[in-house]
Amino acid sequence: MSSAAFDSMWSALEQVGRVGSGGYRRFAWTPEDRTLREWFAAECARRGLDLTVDRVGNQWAWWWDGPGTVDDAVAAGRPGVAIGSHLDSVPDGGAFDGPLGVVSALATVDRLREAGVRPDVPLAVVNFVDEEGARFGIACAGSRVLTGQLTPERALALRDVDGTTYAEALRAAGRDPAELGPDDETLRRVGTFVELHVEQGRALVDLGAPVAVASDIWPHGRWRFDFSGEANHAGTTRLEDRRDAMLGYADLVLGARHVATQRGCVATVGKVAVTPGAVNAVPSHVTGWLDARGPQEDHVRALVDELTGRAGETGAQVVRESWTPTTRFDAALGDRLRQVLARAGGAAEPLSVPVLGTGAGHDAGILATAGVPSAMLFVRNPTGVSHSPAEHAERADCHAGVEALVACVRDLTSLRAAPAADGADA
Ligand code: HGY
Ligand code: MN
Ligand code: MN
Repeated sequence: MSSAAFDSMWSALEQVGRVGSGGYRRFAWTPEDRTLREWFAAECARRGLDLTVDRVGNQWAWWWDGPGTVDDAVAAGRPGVAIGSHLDSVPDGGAFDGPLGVVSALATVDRLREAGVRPDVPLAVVNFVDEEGARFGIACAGSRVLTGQLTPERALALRDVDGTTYAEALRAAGRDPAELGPDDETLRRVGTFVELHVEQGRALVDLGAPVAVASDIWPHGRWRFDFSGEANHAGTTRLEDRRDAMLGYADLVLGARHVATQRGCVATVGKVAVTPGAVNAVPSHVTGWLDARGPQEDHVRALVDELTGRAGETGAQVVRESWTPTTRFDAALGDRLRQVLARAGGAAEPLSVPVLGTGAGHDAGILATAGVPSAMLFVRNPTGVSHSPAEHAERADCHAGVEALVACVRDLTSLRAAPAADGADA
């Protein structure tokens, strides 16, 4: 039974990139990422899936028994269905954000095989690289470059905190930076993408439901604020003589909370870099990164404009590092999946399947923005917490998530009976 397969895959991942807090540090193009990519490749090989890596480094494992190749099937009007998510994490991230979608996708293949059925269109399990942007600062970098929403030039020049560029990291991971770029050949194969993901909130707990369908992703973005000052001695420099870069940063942090409250948004300044970073030296330079989101795009923009104006008065430089407009998932696809899930759950009413918006960005949102019909399934998280070791999903709900994904894939790939053991077509 694939719940056993799910459980064994889950325990195989448990220690990869685990840190003292009990959370995970799985950054793109690091040794931990390599271990995860090798694990994914082995699991796909074990299932006889045809693994291809696109120009960005995203891993696509295809199940297609023919006739012809995946590309032949797509050319013959049978565009593929892709399921999956990402394996990288934020620093101290939870176990479920990303991996739950990848493991559930592989377990879905197992369940279909156990049921003796095979897809009537090509089915892919995908692992998107660098979804969190934890190392190089741009979220969904793998799907953004794939779809042309992040240029390879900009991506290759990104640097991590040690000054290592994306290009150097790719090279160290054995990839040719010159290959990095949009990959239409890969995208053309994907007619529908469904990403299963742990819920990053408590709605399903309060609704008493294990799985929901996503409706939309809030507009959200990241801005870098650079505050300049003058290094000096913490003990011998009079206050009136100081140019303390930390003061502008402090105003940003408190201003972000104040203005977000006023404008019905959420704003976070979760990352800061200080130069020289000594307890007894007045900071000469402080960089703070603002993450701003909200249900209304114009409110988010107004929030950022107000904070940019305040910071500008101190001479700060502000650069927008990424912006994702409101993403509305394909409504017809979402309704279809609600019907499927309602039927699978024995309920007549699709309304029994909750629909949730989210403030979290996802590769499914990037693909939807690129015009690929996409959907998301959320699995209940009893803590409601994410991007933290406290992130959780009960094992029974993880298994329910697999069954939900199986039901969706069965519907989307209009399954045909698998060939009989002697190979004859059933
Ligand atoms: O930042 C996000 O919303 C996602 O977790 N990358
Ligand atoms: Mn995340
Ligand atoms: Mn995620």
